[in-house]
Amino acid sequence: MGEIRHSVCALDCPDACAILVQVEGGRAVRLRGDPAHPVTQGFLCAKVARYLEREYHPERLLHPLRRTGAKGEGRFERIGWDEALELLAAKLKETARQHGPEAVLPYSYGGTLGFLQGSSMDRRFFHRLGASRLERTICASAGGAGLMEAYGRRMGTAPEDFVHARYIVAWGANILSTNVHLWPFLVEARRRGARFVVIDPVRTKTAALADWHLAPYPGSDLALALGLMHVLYAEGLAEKLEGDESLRARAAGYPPERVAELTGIAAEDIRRLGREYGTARPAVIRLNYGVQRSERGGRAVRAISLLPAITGSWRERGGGLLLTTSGAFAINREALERPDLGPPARTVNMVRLGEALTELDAPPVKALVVYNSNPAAVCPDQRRVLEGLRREDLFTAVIDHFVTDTARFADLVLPATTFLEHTDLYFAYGHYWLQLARPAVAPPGECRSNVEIFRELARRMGFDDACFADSEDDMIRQALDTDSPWLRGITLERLEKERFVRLNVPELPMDGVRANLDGAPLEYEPPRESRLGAERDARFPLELVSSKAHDGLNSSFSMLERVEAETSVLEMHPEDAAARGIRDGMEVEVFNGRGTVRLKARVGPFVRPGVVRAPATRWLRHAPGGVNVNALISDRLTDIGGGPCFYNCLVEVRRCGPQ
Ligand SMILES: Nc1nc2c(c(=O)[nH]1)N[C@H]1C(S)=C(S)[C@@H](COP(=O)(O)OP(=O)(O)OC[C@H]3O[C@@H](n4cnc5c(=O)[nH]c(N)nc54)[C@H](O)[C@@H]3O)O[C@H]1N2
Ligand SMILES: Nc1nc2c(c(=O)[nH]1)N[C@H]1C(S)=C(S)[C@@H](COP(=O)(O)OP(=O)(O)OC[C@H]3O[C@@H](n4cnc5c(=O)[nH]c(N)nc54)[C@H](O)[C@@H]3O)O[C@H]1N2
Ligand code: SF4
Ligand SMILES: [Mo]
Repeated sequence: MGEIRHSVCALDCPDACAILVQVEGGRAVRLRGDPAHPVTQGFLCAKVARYLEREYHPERLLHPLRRTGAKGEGRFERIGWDEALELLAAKLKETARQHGPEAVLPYSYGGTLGFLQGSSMDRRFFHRLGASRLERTICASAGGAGLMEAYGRRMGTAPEDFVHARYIVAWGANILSTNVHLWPFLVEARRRGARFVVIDPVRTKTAALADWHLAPYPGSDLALALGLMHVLYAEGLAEKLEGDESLRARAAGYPPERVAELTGIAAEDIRRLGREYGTARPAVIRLNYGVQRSERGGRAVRAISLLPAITGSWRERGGGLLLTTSGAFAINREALERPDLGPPARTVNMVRLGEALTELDAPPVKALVVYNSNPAAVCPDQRRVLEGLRREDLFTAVIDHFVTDTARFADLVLPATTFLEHTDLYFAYGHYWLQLARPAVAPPGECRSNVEIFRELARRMGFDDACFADSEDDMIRQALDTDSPWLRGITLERLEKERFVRLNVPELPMDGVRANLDGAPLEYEPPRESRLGAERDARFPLELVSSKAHDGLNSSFSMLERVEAETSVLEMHPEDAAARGIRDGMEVEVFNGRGTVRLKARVGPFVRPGVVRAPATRWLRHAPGGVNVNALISDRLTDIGGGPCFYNCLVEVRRCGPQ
């Protein structure tokens, strides 16, 4: 029945699945994983198998809107595209003239991982305008910086090679929820005898299925990594690497007994983990980004990433470590984004949006253009973010599929296409396949792609540089025009024919890459806002981890009821609940000096004592009080990379109503 078209999942997820779309009468009726794609292997995650609920949701935004109510109220009237784009162009021109172009701030992140809809015409537009430049740090920049310090390269073990491993460590990685296409490789490795260990303060779905689950205090991974190095060196399980003297000396200061106090993991377990990891061959680490959402997270990633260099496991098929594969997709970014089009401009760290909107001066932010992101819900320091978005003298435009929390504060809302409706070129951060997708269905209503919107906006601004007339295919050709050996021989024509093409990366992508063992000393100090940290506070004894929901993806599915149900919960250990008179299912308040959030207690062995977990991220419009967990999170930055510290957050919990 109908016709099968090919697509690629654009969501912010390491798996970048190849999708088969069944289309009937111009409407998508079913999505399936492409069985021909070696990583997708014919299945989709729970979220995207039901993506059509989102695609055809009754609240899908279909027309441009202009605000008629107060900011945040969500009252709008429908206007035409012509009027909408004229208004936006006029506002941006006026802002640039009155306050200088840096008073304009673009804000975008992971709504789509497509190169074109994520970072092409939009970047050209803002570069040409001379707008403030956004540092896109909210997710992975601390870990990225740690990996770069260690190797100067953001690459790792291919997921397909996990089948060859005999020992697999998931370190801050909830594979079943956020990277499910690695799971079949892991199942096969275990069938062949591999042991599977999880290091996570939360007893996730993944941890519950491990052979061994170790639950460290949040943010203490650098200490654990140094403790493992200590064991590897002390027990002769380390290779002699050139220049490793200072690292050996450093690790000598972290004997298991000391690390046990810092991490909450028993000394004998640290010793055993070090021995097993150092002797099982090949051993591989799936390090995901949970570890680096923490004040010492960048350096923790650097230390963990050095472990395979110390044991020599990069040389073995099925050994090594996987944080990301993104560095291999070395497309021609300059050609795509054209940073040369405008003057250098100040940078604004996206984690500090609240500060930027309420304090930044010379010039203040006067126009904010948001696309591919929902900062009202996902950004830390939510109180100040919302305060900023409420400013009457701030003009905000939001391009999205829905009237998101951020869009409710906007003066102008523009309807965007989804990945099923536009062309794009896709990298992945969890495998080495480059992919092309063409529209599978026509856009509903008056939706337009980001590329179309910024192309048209450029015209109305009078930007006549030739690059603003480029088609999607022109830009794909420009992106593929690079000297990188990994992209050699990959053309648009080939992608058109094969759809997914493996990059020319070596079988052992990191073998022979020199580990940098010097640089700033690796020394652990507990995150300031943690149980052992300098800013510990007896009033707020619990550590909150607001990690990824299983059925949601950041806030992209938060309009769906089952996602609202999952993200309105606080997981608590029975001991912590009993001490506060809290029983399963009760309404609770989670609070600290920054805010208060209401959730429903889910009591059980889902977390270690002292830790509570709130799956993120809920839409504010569903949340009592209009705030979610990010109202509890500080805007502190990580040690390196300027990332957020989502998982260093001290709180207290009390039952609602009469005590
Ligand atoms: N407490 C807490 N906060 C977190 C996190 C956490 O774990 N805990 N995670 C953090 C992390 S890792 C990340 S990456 C960020 C994610 O933050 P964001 O990148 O802001 O992710 P989403 O909230 O999913 O919002 C993406 C938006 O883009 C829209 N979109 C999708 N495709 C398109 C398109 O083609 N065009 C346009 N115009 N819009 C599109 C979607 O509809 C959606 O509203 O959140 C961070 N915030
Ligand atoms: N279902 C689903 N899938 C997603 C997303 C989603 O929201 N939902 N988000 C997408 C995005 S934006 C990203 S960046 C990716 C990657 O997302 P990940 O970073 O892998 O996801 P998280 O759940 O934030 O963190 C992974 C695990 O780290 C644990 N953790 C937290 N703090 C620490 C710590 O200090 N030490 C250790 N060892 N572990 C810790 C958490 O409990 C969690 O189980 O996933 C993507 N895929
Ligand atoms: S696993 Fe990730 S890439 Fe695959 S369909 Fe789900 S969200 Fe998309
Ligand atoms: Mo992310």
